Amino acid sequence: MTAVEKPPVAWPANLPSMPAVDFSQFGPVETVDLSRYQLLTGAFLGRNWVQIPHVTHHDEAEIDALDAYRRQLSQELGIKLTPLPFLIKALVNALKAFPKFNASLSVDGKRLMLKQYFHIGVAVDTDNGLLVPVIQDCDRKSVAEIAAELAEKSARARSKGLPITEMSGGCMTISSLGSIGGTAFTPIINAPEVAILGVTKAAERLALVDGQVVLKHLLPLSLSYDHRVINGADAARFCRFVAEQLADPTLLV
Ligand code: CAO
Repeated sequence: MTAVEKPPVAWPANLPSMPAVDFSQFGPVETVDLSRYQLLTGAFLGRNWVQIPHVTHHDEAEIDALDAYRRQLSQELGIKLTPLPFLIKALVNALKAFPKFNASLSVDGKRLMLKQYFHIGVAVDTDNGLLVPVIQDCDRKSVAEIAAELAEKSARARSKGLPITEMSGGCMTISSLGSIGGTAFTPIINAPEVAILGVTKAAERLALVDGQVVLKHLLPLSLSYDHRVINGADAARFCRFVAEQLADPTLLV
């Protein structure tokens, strides 16, 4: 067979392989093994990043009213409430309004399966790597119930890990770095989901409204979406919808 007749190869095979470098020639080095979770997650993240055409859309939600309401409800119920359970409720409402986001592509990429349930995954940072517990039926749970389930699942994820059954069946995932910092990032879609919502740290900023300087509490949103299923205008509308829900906490409870 001549070079011309060779069958086409998948494009990754045409790339040079990663260099195997002996770093000890440059200085002292310690080698540690990646955890089982890191190996598994890494393989899936690599597949998703390479196989899904990602685009990330950024927006901001005004959360002054939400903040006041969150503190009031937290005091009334005597429980800790972060912005995250409210964000889950806002996301559920957005998935109802934009069914294409609550969907998965068939493996051949020809059909879209629209889900009629609302299970939300939440990325949890653990010493052993990233785990994504799924909270089922978030449309039927209150903010307090979601907060309690999230606290229980994330504590268990950190102490002894979670079975795969508790990390399956999600419709869309939230990755929140809000307690740490940042202004925006590009979360990788958790296939077979078609979008993922990233959140970074809320901050107060001065803004000009009708010629007046006002102080606003803004929550940054970073939505990565599968461009085969969702286009930019849909993503922008989806983020605006989430932001409007967060701006009016009465819509979430
Ligand atoms: N802006 C400002 N403050 C925020 C915030 C935000 N967007 N989100 C949370 N906070 C605050 C909370 O209100 C809380 O404040 P207090 O201590 O004053 O009550 C504090 O940050 C800590 O919150 P938390 O982390 O305990 O709770 P959470 O509900 O926000 O998040 C969990 C829970 C499990 C998502 C989080 O602990 C976690 O693991 N985050 C990392 C996820 C991650 O690694 N994503 C990246 C995936 S890609 O590699």
